[in-house]
Amino acid sequence: MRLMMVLAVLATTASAGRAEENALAGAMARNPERFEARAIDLIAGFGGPDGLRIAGIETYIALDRAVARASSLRRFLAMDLDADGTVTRDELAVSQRAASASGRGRMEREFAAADADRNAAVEPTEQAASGAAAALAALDEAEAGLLRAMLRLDADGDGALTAAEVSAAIARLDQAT
Ligand SMILES: [Ca+2]
Ligand SMILES: [Ca+2]
Ligand SMILES: [Ca+2]
Repeated sequence: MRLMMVLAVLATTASAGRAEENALAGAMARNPERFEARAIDLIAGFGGPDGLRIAGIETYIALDRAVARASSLRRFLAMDLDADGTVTRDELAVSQRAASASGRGRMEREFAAADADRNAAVEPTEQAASGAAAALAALDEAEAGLLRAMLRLDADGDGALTAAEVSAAIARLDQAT
């Protein structure tokens, strides 16, 4: 019931953004406090003096993905003992011996997943693909769409979302229940 009312509030335009709109309404209704806290953190971290703009949201998405991509690439770099850019199964084995039990399992899994052509070596292109996959796993397109859809709460339409606008949207949600 609550979700339907939020949808009604947000259903301003019958446009291509309907899926993101629904995701936004769903996220708000599921856990309003968490949504509000996350939105306000995002505004504080990536917003300008007038609030959070689309560029700030895109920066957040890119940074979050870059961190995940970097840690994936770093793990392969650390296993490339002869620094030729490729991690062989022998290099994996040496690194696994030095790792913890849980680390060994993870290395095996990541190596096998990255070695797309199954030649027992993870080449630079496979490392890059693995990094790209890790970036998307950290913040997928649905999540990115949800973050962009937050701008629908920009009540005064100045293109920047403020903490006050988020809090007001959450307050409207509370009144609707
Ligand atoms: Ca190597
Ligand atoms: Ca390979
Ligand atoms: Ca605004």
